[in-house]
Amino acid sequence: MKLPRYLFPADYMADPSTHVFGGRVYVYPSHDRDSGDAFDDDGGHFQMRDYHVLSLDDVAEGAVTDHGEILNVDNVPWAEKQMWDNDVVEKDGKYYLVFSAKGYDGVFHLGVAVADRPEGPFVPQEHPIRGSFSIDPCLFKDDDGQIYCFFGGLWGGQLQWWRSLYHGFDTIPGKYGDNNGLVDLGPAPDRTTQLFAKPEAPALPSGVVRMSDDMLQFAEAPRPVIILDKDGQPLKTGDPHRFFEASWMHKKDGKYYFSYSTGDSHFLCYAIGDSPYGPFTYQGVILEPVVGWTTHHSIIEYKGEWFLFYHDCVPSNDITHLRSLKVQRLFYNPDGTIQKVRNE
Ligand code: FUB
Repeated sequence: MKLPRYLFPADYMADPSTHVFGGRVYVYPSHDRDSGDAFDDDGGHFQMRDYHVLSLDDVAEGAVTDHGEILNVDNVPWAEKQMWDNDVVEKDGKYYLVFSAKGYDGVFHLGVAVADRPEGPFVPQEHPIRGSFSIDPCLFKDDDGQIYCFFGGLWGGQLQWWRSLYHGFDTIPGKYGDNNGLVDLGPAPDRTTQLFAKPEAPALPSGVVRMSDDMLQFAEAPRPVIILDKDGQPLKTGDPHRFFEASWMHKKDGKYYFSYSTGDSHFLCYAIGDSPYGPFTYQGVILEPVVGWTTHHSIIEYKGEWFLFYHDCVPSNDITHLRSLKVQRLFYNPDGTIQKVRNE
């Protein structure tokens, strides 16, 4: 079958986190639904309540199995609503699902649920990960077995309200509600510049943290993920290619590829570094804006080919919160850079 293809036309799903477990591809998406909530800039219309897992053994041709619901917000003691992006990692024969959801205090945290098999069922922990905040966890297992969680998202993802990440955890412990010391700039051409910083200020970074051996907590304080331009300067707030949400990490030929969504400018971009902690040097755009406000992805190698899993809103006729999973092949240039994906 020619790619791209829609993976699961039977339902609306998004934010695919994809891994190969036991020789099979497992896709862990958000499960979109129409709750009737009105669109707002903080994503109040994204009212997801559960997760499913899909699997397949041939990306281009294979039938996609829906293994059904693996976790429901009603079974997570600390979470009230908005089960946003999640990811899964295998460690010592167990599968750990880290997910973002809003607690009863209206604040996003990351939680863990554990299973014996990649298709679940996943049993949630009673409390969120201590010190966790914001959304969009991506779990990356390095060659030495260490597992890192990349996370964060602006606007509705609340990253901007955690002073700690912006200033560095070593010096200022954060709490929700800190405004990063940023001034209200008044009316601005777009919400990013108005709320977060002047366009020429360094862009607000996402976070990366090593997970504890039991995978239930952070092993350290999260560190900022710094993306530098070719001159070694951090990307700026006003740069349409700066980080917004949807972190993904993959490794190829010893290099660490950090990819992400630029949110309100709607690109998928990537940067390359020599360590999971970065810094990363900006390289370019992987995918031009798709139909729909959000763009979110994962990248894996399977049976000798590379694939980009993502979503768009074509099947729902551009309803922002009703997204459909899609996959396309990914190609590298000889120098390790990624060729822009053709979403035809
Ligand atoms: O699915 C809800 C949110 O939309 C995700 O957390 C973001 O990355 C965006 O795709």
